[in-house]
Amino acid sequence: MDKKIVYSGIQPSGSLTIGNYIGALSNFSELQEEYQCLYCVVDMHAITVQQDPAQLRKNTLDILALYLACGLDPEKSIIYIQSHVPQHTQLSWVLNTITSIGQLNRMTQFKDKAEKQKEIYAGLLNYPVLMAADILLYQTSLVPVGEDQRQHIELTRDIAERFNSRYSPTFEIPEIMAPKVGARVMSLQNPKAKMSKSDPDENGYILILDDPDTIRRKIKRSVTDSEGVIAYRDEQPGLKNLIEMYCAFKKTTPEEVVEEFKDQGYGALKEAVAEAVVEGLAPVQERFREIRGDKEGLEKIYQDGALRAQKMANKTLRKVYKKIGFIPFSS
Ligand code: ATP
Ligand code: LTN
Repeated sequence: MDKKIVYSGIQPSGSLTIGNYIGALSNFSELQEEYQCLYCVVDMHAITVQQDPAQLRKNTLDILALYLACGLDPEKSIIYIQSHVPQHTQLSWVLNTITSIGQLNRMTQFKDKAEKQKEIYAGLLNYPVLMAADILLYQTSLVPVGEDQRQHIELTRDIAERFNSRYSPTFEIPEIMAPKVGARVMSLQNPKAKMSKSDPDENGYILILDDPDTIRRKIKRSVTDSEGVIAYRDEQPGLKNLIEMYCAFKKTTPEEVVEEFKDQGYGALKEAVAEAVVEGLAPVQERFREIRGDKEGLEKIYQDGALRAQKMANKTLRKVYKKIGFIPFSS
């Protein structure tokens, strides 16, 4: 039997944080044996907020290199850039015709991002429809993403079900695959908000490529509470976040961390978290530097990935066009 399909994407809208790493990227490589995985750099999603062109180019190649540095193997997975596969926008248009504006208006990511814009453009509202197209084009079964993407996956399922029932079964209905710990890494400065690469306060996030001293400084300054007791509970969100970060890097459980640090102060816990993060990221940073320098190697990987992705995407798109009633065209 064919392997089930896993699909995920990351936007080149800035440098990646350890939120992206723990919530998504670090879980990608282990899926490669059991599934046919596709990992995309979603540059068309990134332009839903204004991007500087030179920076967008740099961020796109950085993410490709980070994919490889985190263990993605182009022999096993299809690694590519979204704008190289035109079928994404083609399917997205079709899906837009069966997506309600009411539902798009209720997306929390849209509401958060729209709040920060002077003028709200249509691309920001339609963003989740393009994401649905990404996923549905490949008959995806599983989507490894952080918890913040759950609502978008639900919408993708709704759209797929609507198409399937209006025409006939066409799309696989995908499911979210969120990690057990670290599905929502919080800001170090405001533990009630998601850690985000677009946070204007750089002390709120740790970048995957931050140097060790920066990592130590940011964790040391992170906001906790005045309880003075090491516990894992919602009432102490800053501490809870640090414990989860530690668990993600050390592959341990919150209960074990509390047991280990219960007689110590917050300072000791912070130091241990910082060392776990520094140690965990060191090999990724080292591999990144090697891979990012090899421009031709990277180019070969994304060229090859796009061709393989196009082949798969075309199969679904042709079926969709036929079912809708478009006249087939053979070039
Ligand atoms: P931005 O912060 O600029 O809005 P983003 O980082 O949320 O962008 P992406 O870069 O597309 O958006 O996210 C890539 C992946 O990282 C997604 O699977 C997302 O769920 C995950 N992710 C992002 N932030 C976090 C976080 N704080 N905790 C856990 N997972 C996260
Ligand atoms: N919206 C996602 C990025 C994304 C994505 C996808 C994730 C775009 N297309 C397809 C999984 C599958 C985000 O994390 N902000």
